[in-house]
Amino acid sequence: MTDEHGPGRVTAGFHEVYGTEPGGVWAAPGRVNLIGEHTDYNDGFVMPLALPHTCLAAASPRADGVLRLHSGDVPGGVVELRVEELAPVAGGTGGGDRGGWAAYPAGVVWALREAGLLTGPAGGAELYFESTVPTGAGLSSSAALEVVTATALNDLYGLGLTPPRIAQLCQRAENAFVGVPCGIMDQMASACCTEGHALFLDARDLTQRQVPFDLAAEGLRLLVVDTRVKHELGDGAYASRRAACEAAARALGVRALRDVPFEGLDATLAELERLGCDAATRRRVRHVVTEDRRVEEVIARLDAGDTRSIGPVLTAGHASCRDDFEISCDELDLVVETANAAGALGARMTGGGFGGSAIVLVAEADAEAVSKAVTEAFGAAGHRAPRIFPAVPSAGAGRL
Ligand code: GAF
Repeated sequence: MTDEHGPGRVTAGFHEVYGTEPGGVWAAPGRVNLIGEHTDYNDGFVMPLALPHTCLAAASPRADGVLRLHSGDVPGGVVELRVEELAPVAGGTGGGDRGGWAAYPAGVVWALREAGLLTGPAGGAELYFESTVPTGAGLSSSAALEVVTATALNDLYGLGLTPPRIAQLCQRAENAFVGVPCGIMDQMASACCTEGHALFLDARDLTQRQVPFDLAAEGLRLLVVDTRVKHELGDGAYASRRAACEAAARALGVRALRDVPFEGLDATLAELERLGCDAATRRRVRHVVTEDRRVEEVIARLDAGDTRSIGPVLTAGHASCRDDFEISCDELDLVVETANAAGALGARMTGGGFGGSAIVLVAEADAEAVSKAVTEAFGAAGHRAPRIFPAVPSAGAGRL
């Protein structure tokens, strides 16, 4: 095998495992979210960008309805399944993580079949995966695995799916097959992002706009700080946040919290109290409504060509995630406090929370000093050293 993560290496891996040449090689990236956290399942706004870190798949179709999956990253052999026997977890969404990496690609095949796209006795495939998206770091390694599977099968079987449709089917796989009640952001980011841009997405109707995000041209850098505190979406805290938002929307008689206007927020919160909604739920509502507003603010500043000025909005977003949505942790708070004190323009946790990664917007000239300050603060607090790297806005999924 070649040493570099790339098509040569997964082609060699495929050959070693299955003894044939693959029909092609596909890639799908992980993401960071610039702003708009826990807004996607409230039909709101998000703004992710794809990372250069990708999940690669070498794949071939099979005509006998057998699905064979192998990961070069995870010990264990080939997982072999019959496509027609794939079935979702009992009870659908909210059931928790079904466990095992193979549930993600298997769930995608199930979702394609459920949508009437892989019919008849055929519809099998052989896939070999390798990924550089850190797992459990809140950088969407699961979405990358799902989207690369769907993109490969879309091409191999000529399904004609658009990237947003691929994202929807992958979300369906994760919700109903794996049992994690995620929103659509991560799959849309992996399927639809483009190089040099952040993706402004309306999660209600999937309207999207590619927003130029050329940090280098402005002498800026966006750092990802992986705290190495493992984050899991399937452990119930994510589901309980989602349930609280949905309950509040029902109490208010709106389709989703996206429909609560920012201008009337205080009156809405008073109304929720009158309706018997507890204080924690009211804080969840305040986070979602103010976070949607922060996405709009970031967009306006980027459109005006003033990237530096988004810093305080990012930091305000962190405070809202920490205090109102209560999804931060000591390590994430430490990144934000230390980076800002060391001269960063702004910082916040990114992704689902409860561990995972933070992002730090910093002038290029200060990037090293800020990284050093964060690493030292982690050492002083007795935390594991964080992993720090620049977020370079990269391409979405495709064939290599
Ligand atoms: C996770 C979920 F998968 C996304 O859908 C989104 O809700 C995010 O957490 C929080 O913004 O990444």
